[in-house]
Amino acid sequence: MQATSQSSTPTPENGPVRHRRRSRGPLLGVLASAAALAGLATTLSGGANAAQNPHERGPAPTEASVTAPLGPFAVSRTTVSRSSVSGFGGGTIYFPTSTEQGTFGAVAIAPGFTARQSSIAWLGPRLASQGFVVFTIDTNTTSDRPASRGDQLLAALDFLTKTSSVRSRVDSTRLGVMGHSMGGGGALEAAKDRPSLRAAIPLTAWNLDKSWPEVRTPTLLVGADGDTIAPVRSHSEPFFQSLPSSLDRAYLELNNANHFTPNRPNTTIAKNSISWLKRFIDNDTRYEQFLCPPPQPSPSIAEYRGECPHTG
Ligand code: 9J3
Repeated sequence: MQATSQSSTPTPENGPVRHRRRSRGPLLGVLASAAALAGLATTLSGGANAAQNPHERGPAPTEASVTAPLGPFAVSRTTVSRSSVSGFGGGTIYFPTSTEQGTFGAVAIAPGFTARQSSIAWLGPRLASQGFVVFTIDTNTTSDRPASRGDQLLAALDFLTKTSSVRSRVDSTRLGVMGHSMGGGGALEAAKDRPSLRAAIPLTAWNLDKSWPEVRTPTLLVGADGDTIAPVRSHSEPFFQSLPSSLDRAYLELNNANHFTPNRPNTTIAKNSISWLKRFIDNDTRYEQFLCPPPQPSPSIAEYRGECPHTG
């Protein structure tokens, strides 16, 4: 059973640009037709516009847009009750309200040990407002291990694309996974089990399995320099090093951060996650500027390992 959708109220800062339909005068009609023809000509000549990549969503990004608390899309949400699903514990789907630009890629996000979806809820509107359907989930029990969390992320994506009330809004071929701690360990498990996933972003991930050579999904590992629960030296760093060197992979170590930094709004996590998801789920090379040249150490970044994207 799903709760009623509710739209967040667009504000002047984050609301969509409204294109009201109204009758045009003859001159405006001619100008609009000319503009349409110019756009068509650009398309036919392979110009670098939106039509070149059918998966691009939203305006060209800027430093301001990828660091903003909300992106350009107004977001609606719907609740998925635990009792209405099997294979995971229900959750909340955040999705762009408008369908004017077509379907969207999607990402399922799992919380960590003892935690619930509230611990990763900030990522829902943050990512959905950039043009993704985002499913923050609860797990069957809060003590489920990473392998189970991986299975649950995949069950959630299957529910999202096949059964949910927003299934027609989702491009089922362009999916990704994220998670915090054991949920991040679960994101690695999900990617290993389903190579068709386009992106994985484990956040201060925890897993007893340190080796992931089987992964074929572009993966951004986010570690925290001060993490004593999933220390980077025994978790995110070996996870990164074990991924195939041919894979699009990156390791971002947050500076002055700890295991629970991903549980609060964080601009560095958001900027890099948006860029990774856009680049690999949407194949949107407009976001490559934020990944290439690779991010440098800064007050928020202790270390970054990884090359410029080479597939996509
Ligand atoms: O936040 C987490 O998922 C922590 C992982 C952990 O503490 O595992 C201990 C068994």
